Formats: sequence, structure tokens, C-alpha cells
Amino acid sequence: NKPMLRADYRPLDFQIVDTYLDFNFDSKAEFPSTVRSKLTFKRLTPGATSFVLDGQDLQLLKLRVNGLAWDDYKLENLPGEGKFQNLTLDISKLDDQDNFVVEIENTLEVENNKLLSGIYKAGEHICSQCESKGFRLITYYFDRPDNLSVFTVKITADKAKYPYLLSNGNPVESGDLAEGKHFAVWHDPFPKPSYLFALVAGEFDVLEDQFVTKSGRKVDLKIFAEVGKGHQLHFAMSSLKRSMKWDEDRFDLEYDLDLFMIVAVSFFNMGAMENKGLNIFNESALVGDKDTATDARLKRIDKVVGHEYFHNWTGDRVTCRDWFQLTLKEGLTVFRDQEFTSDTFDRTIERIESVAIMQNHQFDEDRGPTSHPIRPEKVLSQDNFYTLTVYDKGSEVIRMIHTLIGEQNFQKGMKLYFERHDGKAVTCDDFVAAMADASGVNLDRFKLWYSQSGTPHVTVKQHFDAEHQVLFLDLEQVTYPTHNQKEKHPLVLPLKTIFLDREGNQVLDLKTVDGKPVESLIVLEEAKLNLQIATDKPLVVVTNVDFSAPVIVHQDRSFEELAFVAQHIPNEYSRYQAIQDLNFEVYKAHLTNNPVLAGQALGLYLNVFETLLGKALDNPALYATLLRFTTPDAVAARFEKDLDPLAVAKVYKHVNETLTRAHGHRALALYQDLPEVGAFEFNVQQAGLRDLKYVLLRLITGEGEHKELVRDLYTNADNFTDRINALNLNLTNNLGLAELEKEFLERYHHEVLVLDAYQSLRATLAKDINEVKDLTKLHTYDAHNPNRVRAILNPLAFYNYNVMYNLDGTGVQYIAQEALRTDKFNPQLSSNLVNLLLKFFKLAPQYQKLVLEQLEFLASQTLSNNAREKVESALE
Ligand code: HT7
Ligand code: ZN
Repeated sequence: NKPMLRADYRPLDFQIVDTYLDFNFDSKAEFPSTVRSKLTFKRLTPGATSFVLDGQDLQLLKLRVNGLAWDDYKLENLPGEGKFQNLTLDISKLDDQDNFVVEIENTLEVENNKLLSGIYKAGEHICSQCESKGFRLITYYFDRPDNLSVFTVKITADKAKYPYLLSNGNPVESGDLAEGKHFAVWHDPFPKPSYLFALVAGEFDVLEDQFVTKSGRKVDLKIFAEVGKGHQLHFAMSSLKRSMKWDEDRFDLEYDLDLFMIVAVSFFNMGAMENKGLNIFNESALVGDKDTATDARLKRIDKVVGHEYFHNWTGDRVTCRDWFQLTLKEGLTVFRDQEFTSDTFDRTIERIESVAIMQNHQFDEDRGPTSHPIRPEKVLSQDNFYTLTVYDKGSEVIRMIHTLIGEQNFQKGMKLYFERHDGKAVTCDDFVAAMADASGVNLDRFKLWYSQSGTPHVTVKQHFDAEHQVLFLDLEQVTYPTHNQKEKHPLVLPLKTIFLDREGNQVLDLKTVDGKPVESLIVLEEAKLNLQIATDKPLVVVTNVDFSAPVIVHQDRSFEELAFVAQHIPNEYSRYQAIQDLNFEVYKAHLTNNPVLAGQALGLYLNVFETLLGKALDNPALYATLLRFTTPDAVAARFEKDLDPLAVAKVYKHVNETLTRAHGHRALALYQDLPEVGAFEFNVQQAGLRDLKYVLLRLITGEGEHKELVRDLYTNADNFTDRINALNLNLTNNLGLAELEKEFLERYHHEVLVLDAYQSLRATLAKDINEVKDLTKLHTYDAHNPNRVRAILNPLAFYNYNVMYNLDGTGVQYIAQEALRTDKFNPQLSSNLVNLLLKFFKLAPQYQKLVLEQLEFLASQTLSNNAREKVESALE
């Protein structure tokens, strides 16, 4: 298959303006299910006489044009997995009619569709997933995002098995039919591309509520989940209502239909999907309450519900012209969900968490074999571009625009964007133009962020000339060549900067020696910037505060200076960053076997840790984060090469043991002083206290003492977070409290998502690969369900280095085998698993060899486009 290029975009010659779909899910055999479509076409290019409709794995039964049987067509089988059968229609006989109707009838494969794309069975439910190219598995169509059409959908199915029949928009009609069947008709007045089409059929528990918009319209809200799970939907409903309110308050955006529905399904490749008026969710991102979900998962539910809801405007009302523009809707919507979480919970913690995704994962993507700009130029499998680069770096790019022009101008830009493009399919250039025009700020140079891949490195050098009372501050940026792009240019980097004096006070209103103000936002536009700052005392310079630009900062600092910043800086994000930098020095000193340096670095870290412990009660949520010694995955992310994952894991263990010995008694005193958390509520204070309890207990019980505290935590718990934390502590610190695990497994025997969390914990702590493989024996395990497979393999790869990178090669071999197995039925899942092997380039040779062997093995097999694109780019 040939890759597609961004430059190859051509507008449509015809548009399908109106789409009527009539689905018949057969009650007896389930299949062949059929769909009859009636598509109203409009000619856009005068003189155009033929067009090609996309199709895959379909069987054409009937074709009519303007009511007459039509022979002027060609069905073409294209290479690739699945039977691509593009349908070319020749309409030259139509005598130049610019509007005409095409009727098509075809079968569609529902029951045996394991791709989780198109229309498929998720357990007992029928559901759809059309982004990005799933609609072609349903019927022949212009399956591309720039064909906007008004959809009307009729669904007919067995009433007993499928009591709910749902699609986008508003319900129009429903009724009973012969032979136990029934039907429902839905109409969505907003023109949309095929990727936003949705259909769901099945039996569900439903939670209903209402939201009154700011202009006083009543919107019915319905959330559907598997029967028996209805009581676990209240949190998601509160998230939805808060999201709707927040989008009105912060972005002045109101919901536009009379009904908003969300459905949870058990088989899904991603988190969720923003289909107009009918979001479909992976149940793991929707279903959960205090007894079945950790605080972290509830927070994720909140975020994903918000994210999909926010797409209603940024994605649905204004969509992408082509898939190369994916970051137009995803980068912007991630930015919006991050802001929602920041405004709802805690801005610093949200920033720390989203920066961790960038630093620990996206930076590796940007320097590895699949490096691509946020708006890619060349794509083989579109599924492979739902990446951290497109989503999270895309959001950082939006955030930089926000930083450069300010909140007020940004909101003006959003207004202008909607005024210009509502109901249209547009490009990233259109978005940036709206921001530039609304703010009056020229963003021409800034736009390089859309086409240049790789992470800029910024070197900060400073020198104080006491005699002339000048601080020389030199900033320099460089982006190294990446796999996909050799030549790089300077980018526009907004760098928030703080100056501290030796007493730890922030110094404001600084001027350069020629009298110009030194802004707290330094914008580095060229390769270098040299500032001469007038000051009578030396200053500590901290830049990229709040991670104002997605760059890697290099700044030579002594351990003492890092400890000083960690203890004194009046910015919590930078405190966190300084602690990470100091932790990294601890690792480096240990890894280079330099006992003197290691002792010095660790000594300073222990001091900082003591200071942090002393302040923990001021802000438990934040300090629980600050009190965690940097984990091996975050350390690995800082390496460009020669990473020894086993050695990193050893240092992690050693430092945690040292912390227990040095501060276990202080942790115990603090634990005993903690305020009562009180009856469960989901808020940042309570979640913070629960997290702090875990962090302290981990220290306290590090040497196997005080295990009764862990037993008490479990026994007295009124929530899932405390229970799984107790289980975790028991296993991590070998406390021998087997009775906790027994109770846990009995209590949650039927809770599949809870048992996924248990599997993840087990996979993280497993001692060898057989222990990991044994997890597939649990009664809930299903080798075809992405949630079950990922619950084991992701933690193995990210958090269990001892097993993943065991030098006998069995860890990486297992991942490769699973990638190959899943590639036979779900290439999207397989390609995600191949990702777990793509860190090979930074490993020390003995580990790199093991991973490359597995990638070469995969390359020798028959693979889907999705997996092949990844494997080949790795071996190129
Ligand atoms: N826009 C949604 C993308 C998505 C998806 C893409 C490929 C294959 C399966 C998928 N499920 C959902 C998700 C989002 O960003 O909101
Ligand atoms: Zn999205």
C-alpha cells in the first residue's frame, strides 16, 4: 500500500449533502445484516462525471441512480488487509443534472467484525466506531472528513435483544414490527462527516438527568451502561454536567441539540469517541464509583467525559478538512480538557501530570523511529497517527499560542474561528489565522511548530560579573535531526522565567544594562539570545516555568543549587521540576558508580525530602506528588542512549530503602497526625490525603514494620483507592497480609474493571515472565478484549523493567508474540503493542539487541499496515 501525502489533498468533485441509512439487523441469524442508503449528491465541479466511493468488506446487493437500476459502475479490489472494494460510479448519462440520488444496498459484517471499527458486536451490544476510516465498513461513501452531510437513520432489530436503538441527533419515530422486531428513526440536523456517525443497539441500564443551558434550553442527558452497572454512572453524569457548564463559562459555548447521550461499551480500542450527540465510550473511561474506581480513574473519567463533550464544538461543529489536520481538533480539545481539569481540581497537579506525559513519553516519540510533526506530511495507516505528538504536543502548541496572546485574545480568536468556520471542515492554518487576526499578533514564524518534528534543546548559561554588576544570560536552542526530517530551524519559544536572589526571594522588575525591561516571558525566536541584566547581586535563573514551551532545558547547576530551588522557589511547578532534576542527579551519580557524588546527591535529596515532609499538610495532594522519588520510567525517558533499565530499577529500590531508613520514623509521626479524611467525597483535598497516606505508608512499612497500619487501611476503607493501595503496599513491601488479597478477590469477583486494576498491579510487581503469563488465567481474562490485554502488557513494559528487560529476552519476546497474535484480528491493538518495543534505540547494546531481534522477527511475519508501518520504521 502506498502512503498518502498531505500535499496530495484534492477537494471533492461531488458532495453527499443528505444521507439516509436504513439498517436491518436480522433477528434470527444476526447476519447478514444489511444497510440500504439513499444518498443525495450535489455536483461541485462542473463537468465532473464520475466519482469513487470507499468500501471495505462489503457485498453490494443493489445500486440505483435517480430511482433506476444502474450498470455504469466498477468495483475495484484494492490491495491491503480486508477487502477494499472501492465503488466507482460513472454518471455521464445523467445529462448534467447537478443533484441526483444514489441508492445502495449492501451487507455488512457485524458478528465477525473483530476490528472494533465499523459496526461490531461489543459483547451483547451492537455499536459503531467510525473514526477515522470505519464508515467504509458500513457502506460505500465518501469516507473522508470534508464531506459534510445531514444524516437520517432508521434502525430495525429484534426488540427483546436490542430494546434500545440509538443514533445521532434527535429521535423522530419508533414503533413495533412483526416477528418481535422494532424500529427507531433518528435525525441529526447538523451536517457532519461520516467519522462522526454512530449507532448503538442493545439492552442497557440508563441514568437520566437534565441540563439547562445558559440560554434556558433544556437538554436531556442519558448515560447507558451494561445492565447492572447503572449505579456506577453517577460520577460520569456529574462530570458531564460540570463539563457543559464549564464550556459555557470559560468558552461561551452552549450545547446545541435537545439530547446528549453517552454509551459505555466493553470492547473499544481507545478511550472514547465524540460522535455527534451520541458519544461512545470504552467502559473503563465512564463506569466507576468510589467502590470500584481509584481517585486517579475517577479523575480520568472526568477528563475523558469533558474531552469528548468539548469536541462538540472543536471537532464536530468545526471539523478537519483531512486527516493530516487531526491536531486541529485533538490538540485543541486536549488543551480544553486540561484547562477543565485545572479549573476543576488543581492547576499545578494537572500541569505536572500533563508535562509528565510529554517528558516521559512524547519526547521519546519525538526522537524515536516514528517521529513526526503534529501535522504529519506522510501517513501509511491513519490509525497510527493518534499519537502523543498529535494530541499532547498538539495541546502544548495551542498552550504556547495562549501564552503568547493571553486568555482574552485567545477567547477572541476562538469566537472568530467559529464565526468563520462553523459547519465547515478546515485546516490548522485556518485556526492559527483566526488567532493571529483576533489578537493582532503575527504567528507566521510560530507556525513552524506544525511542520517541524523533534524536541528543541535549550541551553541556559549564566555568568555574574560582580565588578560591572551584570548578569550575562545566554539562551541557545537547537533541534537535532530526526528520523523523518534532517533539517531543523529555530522555533518560537515562549520561556517563562523566574529570577531568585540568594535568600530565595523572587526578583522582579529587572532591566537590561541598556534600560529595557526583562520580561517574565522571554521569547526566544532565533537560535541564540544574549541578555545583559543589570543587578548588584548574583541571581538564580529558573526558566521554562510551568513548562511554557515543550523543550528540554540544559542548565549546569550544582546539587546545592537544585536543592535551593526545590526548597525556595515560589512556583510549585518549578519546585517539582527542580526535585526531578535533583533526583536525576542522584540516579546519574549511582549509575556511574561514583560513590562520593552519589552520597552527596542523595544526602541533599534526603534534606529536601525532610523539608517537603514538614510541609506536606499544607497541600497533601501536591506534596504526595512531590514526595515520590522519580520512578524508573521517568528516568529512562531522560536518556538519549545507553540506558541500562535494570540498573535504573536497582537505584530506585536502593533510594526508596534509604528513604525508609532515614525518614520512616518522621513519616510515621506525620501519618499519626493526619486529619481524618471523613466519609468519601471526590475532591482534591480528600484525594490528596488518600494519596499522602499511601506515600507515607510506603515509607513506614518499607522494612516490613507496622504492617497493622496497612491492614487497618484496608479494613477501614470506604473506598476503592484505599483498598487497592493497601494491596499494593502489601505486595510491594512483602508484608505477608494474604487475607487482604483474598477478601479483595471475593469482593470484586464480578467487577471486570476492578480486576483489570488488580492485573496491572500484579503485572507491575511480577518477579518473572511466567508470573505475568499466569495472569491470563484469571476468570475475567479475554484475549480479544483490548482492556484485558493492555491491563497486563502496558504495566509490564512501563513499570516492570526487571521482567520486561530481563536479559534472557523473555519479556520483550512476550510483547512481540502478543503483538503478532492480536495483529490477526485487531491491527490497532497490535500496533499499540509494537509501540512498547520502540524504546530500543535508547537502550544499552545488550538490551537493544534483544528488542531488535523481536522487531526483526515481527518484520519476517505477515503483518497489517498498522503494525508493519511501525516495525519497518524501527528497522529502517
Ligand atoms: N477522536 C477519537 C478518536 C478515536 C479513534 C481513532 C482510531 C481508532 C479508534 C478510535 N476511537 C476513538 C478519540 C478522541 O480523541 O476523542
Ligand atoms: Zn479527542
